[in-house]
Amino acid sequence: MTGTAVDTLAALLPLPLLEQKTDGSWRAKLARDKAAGAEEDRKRAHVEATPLNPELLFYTLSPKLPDNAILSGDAGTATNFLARYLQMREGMKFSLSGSLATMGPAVPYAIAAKFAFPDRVAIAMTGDGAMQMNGINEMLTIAKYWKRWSDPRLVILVPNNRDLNQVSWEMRIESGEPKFEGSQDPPDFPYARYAELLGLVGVKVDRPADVGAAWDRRPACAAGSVYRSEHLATAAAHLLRAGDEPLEGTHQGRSGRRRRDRRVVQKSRCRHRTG
Ligand SMILES: Cc1ncc(C[n+]2csc(CCOP(=O)(O)OP(=O)(O)O)c2C)c(N)n1
Repeated sequence: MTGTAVDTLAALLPLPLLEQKTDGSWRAKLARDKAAGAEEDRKRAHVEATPLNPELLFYTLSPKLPDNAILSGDAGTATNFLARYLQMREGMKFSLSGSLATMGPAVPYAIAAKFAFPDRVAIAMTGDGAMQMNGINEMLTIAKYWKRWSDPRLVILVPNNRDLNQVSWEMRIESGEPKFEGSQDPPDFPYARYAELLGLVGVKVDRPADVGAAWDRRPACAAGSVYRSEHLATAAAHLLRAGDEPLEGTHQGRSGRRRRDRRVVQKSRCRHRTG
């Protein structure tokens, strides 16, 4: 018998060979294990780091995901973390380069999502290495087209750890080799400032207290420094947006856009803090 779990079980259950179990202890153990795993994840996401523990970004995003969001992940730790923390709900879509795990798809996939479903929020999650391969070029595409989308909200999350972290750890774990700086150190880049240069909204977040507000809209303009540790890849996150409205709720249309324009004017006073 083949089929989806729901249909197959519904067809099997009436058969006389199957007995309804009354002992629910295995199921109860699964529920306990799941709750323990969720608590473990909560603790991991709140391990203190300077400037930010990147896992906190994904942990905080999960409950804020809009109902029919379209998500994309890049090859790198962003996908490890989103797989760990984001609770997908019915109606959402998610893609990554699953077969070859090539770097670079998260931003173009999000752009494709906006053309296919312009009324849905798209969120790309990508490392700084993949962003430097093609993501920053693709921001030009977003700058060119975002006004055509009925809901302009497309968000890119870049945890800027200045490391090709996924592979730095593969090298440590599989070969016992220390990080090889010659290949593993992407240069720093002001992603948020670049977004602003293109007429998009760029927000740099480097204090844990600002993470929630950054996902909701934008943080208070907070200055801070980038700091790297060899053992915990910390990151100042950059959120790059077309459509400066909260993730939750519906797009506010033209009047919302006028409000956005006013906010951009207000924000320009602290433009120097977006870098
Ligand atoms: C085209 C391509 N080159 C190299 C790799 C190997 N690779 C997988 S993840 C990764 C590092 C990704 O770095 P970054 O985008 O900065 O994300 P991080 O892991 O630091 O979060 C590399 C080099 C790949 N999968 N695809």
